[in-house]
Amino acid sequence: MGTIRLVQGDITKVKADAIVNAANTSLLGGGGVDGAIHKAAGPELLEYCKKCGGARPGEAKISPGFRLPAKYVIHAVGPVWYGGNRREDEILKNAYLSSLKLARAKQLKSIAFPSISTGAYHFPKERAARIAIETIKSFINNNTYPDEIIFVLFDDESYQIYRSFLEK
Ligand code: AR6
Repeated sequence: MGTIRLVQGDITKVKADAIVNAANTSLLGGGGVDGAIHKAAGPELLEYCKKCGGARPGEAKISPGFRLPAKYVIHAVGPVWYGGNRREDEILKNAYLSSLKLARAKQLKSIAFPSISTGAYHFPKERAARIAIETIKSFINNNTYPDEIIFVLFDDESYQIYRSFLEK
């Protein structure tokens, strides 16, 4: 049985074993949380990611954290929202599951997640929060690692949505 914490702020400041990046399929950086993570980690992160060969939606790859306080970055690719009939729910769930499985394989205790796909990729925030929370709860109930989950929400609306779901 793990613990789930909720934090409002910038995931690049979080000192967890791993922070998760909401990446795109190239894994070569972008805007939003991806841009912030690459900026804070330094240029070594991009050099590393160039050798990763990209990732498909729903997949994730792991890198060192370089100049970040976190030891690792798990680069997860969420779905672009096209209205809900293009397996967006399943792909979002897989992005969380792929990240959790990488953390489990490295026996990482703590992992911090942003709200994948709800910025530039326009996945509806409440629907995404429900998928994130359900997927993570079920995983930590059945696995030893990771056992400390930190949801890091940047904007107030996302933070309030997570808070109301987690209080239930
Ligand atoms: N810490 C935590 N959360 C953040 C931060 C931060 N520093 N900055 C933004 N967010 P987005 P996506 C929140 O757009 O929708 C990139 O260009 C943000 O408020 O970062 O998965 C990639 O390269 C929102 O709630 O990711 C891809 O091309 C959440 O992070 C594309 O955007 C996700 O927003 C991925 O889009």
